[in-house]
Amino acid sequence: MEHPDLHSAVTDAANDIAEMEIRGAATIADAAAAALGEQAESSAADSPEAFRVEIRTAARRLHETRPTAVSLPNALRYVLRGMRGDTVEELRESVVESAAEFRRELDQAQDNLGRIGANRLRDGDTIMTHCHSTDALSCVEQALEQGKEIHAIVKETRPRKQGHITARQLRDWGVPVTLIVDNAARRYLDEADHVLVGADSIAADGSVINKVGTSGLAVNARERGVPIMVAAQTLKLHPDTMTGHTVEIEMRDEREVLSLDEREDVGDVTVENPAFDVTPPRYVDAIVTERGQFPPESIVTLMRELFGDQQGGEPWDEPEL
Ligand code: RI2
Repeated sequence: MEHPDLHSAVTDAANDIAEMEIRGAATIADAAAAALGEQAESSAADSPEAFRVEIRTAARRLHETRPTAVSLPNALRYVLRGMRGDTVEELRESVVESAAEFRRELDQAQDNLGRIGANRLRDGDTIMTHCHSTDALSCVEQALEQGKEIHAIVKETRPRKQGHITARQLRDWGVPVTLIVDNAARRYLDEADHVLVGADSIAADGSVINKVGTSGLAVNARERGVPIMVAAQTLKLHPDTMTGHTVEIEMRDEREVLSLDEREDVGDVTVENPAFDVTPPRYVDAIVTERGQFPPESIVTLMRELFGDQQGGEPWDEPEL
């Protein structure tokens, strides 16, 4: 019972999340919930206690992959809170249903968020994007469905160039795309009506934790008078920050910055590769969620409403009786 067998759906999802084969805060949450559901479905646990240990162990394995996007622990917590029953069968059913319900709500929330965010985009507007965010793209998709014409300036987003994913998606939707290197962003801000980004976590003070480079973009956009719009489902709200915790910024491998050959060429220097940064609330105009849009300073009101007094804690903590 110490080391329950983990289903390959869990170990594969965990590896893919760590390697960023599965990436993007909402997509990671969806994959983690699906994997927990599969673990429950195929569990061979011979007692309710063994089943609970198995599901909690799977949740831990999924959680230890990447530290910054709170959508991951929020998803695990949602599924684990739905685990109920006195028999293995009842427990199994509850986890499978809880995982499926989470995934349905995730889809629904993203659509609702998109409809709200689309109202900020006017016919003929140009957006500037950073990285790849399904929440941000949902706003564009809904604006297009409303018949608006949208143009996009897409930052490539070093080091992993996830801007290319955004460029491909927008191109598929028929949006005219101009791809630029990150360093050209300030120059092209004069042509943008909005900066539109997603978030991995939102802190209680309205700070936005998103792909590294977001904060510099936000400062430049403010200086140029271009509004910054952050598309983030409530799944991105970080409950622990209500009690003063800060969000851990993931540091990734230097190989994403320098190839082996480049490394050899450059020689003995230190390479730092933070995946995210923190944009203070004063540089953000609106946080768009599926529950409406908020000035960043007032997001704490929504967090109190959603989380009440309950703190985050580890997703696999035993519920207090
Ligand atoms: P959605 C991504 O992180 C980006 O920072 C993006 O803005 C954020 O997740 C939110 O993505 P990474 O996983 O949930 O690429 O909006 O490091 O899809």
